[in-house]
Amino acid sequence: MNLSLFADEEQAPAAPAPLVPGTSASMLLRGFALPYVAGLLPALDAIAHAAPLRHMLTPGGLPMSVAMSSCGLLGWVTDRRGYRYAALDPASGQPWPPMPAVFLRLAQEAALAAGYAHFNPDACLVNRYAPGARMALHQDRDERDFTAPIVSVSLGLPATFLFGGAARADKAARIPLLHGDVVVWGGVDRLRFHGVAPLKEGEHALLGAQRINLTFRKAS
Ligand code: MD6
Ligand code: FE
Repeated sequence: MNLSLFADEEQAPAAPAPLVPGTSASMLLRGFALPYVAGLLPALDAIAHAAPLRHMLTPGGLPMSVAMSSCGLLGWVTDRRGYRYAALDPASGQPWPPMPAVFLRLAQEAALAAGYAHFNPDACLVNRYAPGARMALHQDRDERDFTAPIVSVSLGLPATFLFGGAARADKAARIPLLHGDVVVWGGVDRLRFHGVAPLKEGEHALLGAQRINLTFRKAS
């Protein structure tokens, strides 16, 4: 008899493991989000309805291959004027949808499991990758203080996460991220360069031909 919460093909959550062997500032929590998925997906639909995912322009004027939206008090935006956090969705002029309770619970439990107590995110960036979409190496430095970690949740198709160093040219580790995986990073790793390799074609049983990434931040 299968008394597990998880379907046979899925992994039960594993113990947190360092992203960089021998260090503890950045942790990979394999499958940590799986018990939350049934709650996350309808909440995600509601966010996408209120604040549709869109291809924002980089400061250089090119549309990003990743479609984005946000929930919480602040949302991350980019346009010709640059990158920043904003309290209003520029597409609607309205506040971003509130952060669903299940989002906040997942983010706080994951942070705690990775060794970061009292994580209080005020922003959740929602990223949608279709096959071919990618995220170039970047640092997350638009937040006001870098003492809070970032919690990143992967849903849908697998992706290759690129985890670099303090300089853009540092060689990046390639880490496969699967549906339900959570990465928590902060501390000495907070400003590491990172990105996502072009998403491979595929079909996920729950999410179809896409990867959704949620990143929770304390922006203000
Ligand atoms: C992504 N993630 O996984 C893009 N940033 O789709 C990020 O850019 C990111 O996963 C900061 C911390 C964790 C992340
Ligand atoms: Fe990032």
